[in-house]
Amino acid sequence: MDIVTGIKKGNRRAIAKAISVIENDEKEAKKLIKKIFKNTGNSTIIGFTGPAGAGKSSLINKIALALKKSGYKAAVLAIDPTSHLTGGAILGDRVRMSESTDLGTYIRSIATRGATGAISHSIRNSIRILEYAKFDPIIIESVGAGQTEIEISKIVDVTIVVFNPHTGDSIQTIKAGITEIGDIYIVNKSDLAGAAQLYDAVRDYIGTTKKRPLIMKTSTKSNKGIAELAKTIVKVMQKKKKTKKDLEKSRLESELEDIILNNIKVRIGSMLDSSSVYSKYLKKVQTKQIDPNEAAEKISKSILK
Ligand SMILES: Nc1nc2c(ncn2[C@@H]2O[C@H](COP(=O)(O)OP(=O)(O)OP(=O)(O)O)[C@@H](O)[C@H]2O)c(=O)[nH]1
Ligand SMILES: [Mg+2]
Repeated sequence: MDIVTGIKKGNRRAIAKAISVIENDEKEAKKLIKKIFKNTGNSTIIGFTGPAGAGKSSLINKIALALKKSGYKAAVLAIDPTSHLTGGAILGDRVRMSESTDLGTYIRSIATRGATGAISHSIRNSIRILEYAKFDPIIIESVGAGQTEIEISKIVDVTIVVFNPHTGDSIQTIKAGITEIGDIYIVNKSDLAGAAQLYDAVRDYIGTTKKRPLIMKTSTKSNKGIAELAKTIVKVMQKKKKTKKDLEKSRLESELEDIILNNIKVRIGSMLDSSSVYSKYLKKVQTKQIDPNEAAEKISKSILK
């Protein structure tokens, strides 16, 4: 079976292979995307983010099961920046999400190597593979609050931020600027002490922001709040479907711009490598005969003429 047909039929091996191609083989990836592009951009993309160990994978497992009961076929992409350090995180995720895998959820961990721009490029295209395989929603799990988070919030339609009372730095994370990105904020591990205070803190810090996000309490351990969260997610998904077309248009615009700028950067880079004007001015800067600003101006003029 050809890989495109395999993806379309939802064949797991074909999907796994396609995502590996996206991650590892730029040339083949381009060919693949060209073939499927027309039938992509229709699934709701849901991001789960938050500090390590907050319970994202456990929650996703439960939510995928609940969504399945409502007729949704979810796929999960776990973006795992720590996997190269621990090596164990992916295995852990498989265990924690194994319940939903058995029932047809597709789960895949992807490593975040390379520059931040390259990460979102490869996530976008992996999402396309899953859309072509008719998974909807596609859930993206990612850790922490850093540059990756901000990039991911540009890719997803719904952002869910998960906190838990166990990580002492939760409040710190709240202050650090994760307050803008969420549609839903969750205080997970509500079975543990401190959850009520954290819930109040989240409500005070975030509940009053302009976006008026939803704030909920869950426990995957005692199964509290899970059904409510699933219901809320379905509602939000239905609402987002209405604006999805416009969102997709503006995303495609920024993606196109990203690709062009990147291509131009690569081209100019190799032009500089072989430019005698560049090496001449570089030496002058290095021997302090001319300052970098003036040199850059002269070099740019010479290259772009
Ligand atoms: N007490 C309690 N423990 C929980 C709850 N949810 C998850 N855990 C536990 O918290 C730990 C981390 O859960 P994960 O679901 O792997 O958390 P995560 O946010 O996906 O973690 P990373 O992917 O490593 O960032 C595991 O030991 C879970 O069993 C909960 O509601 N209550
Ligand atoms: Mg996880």
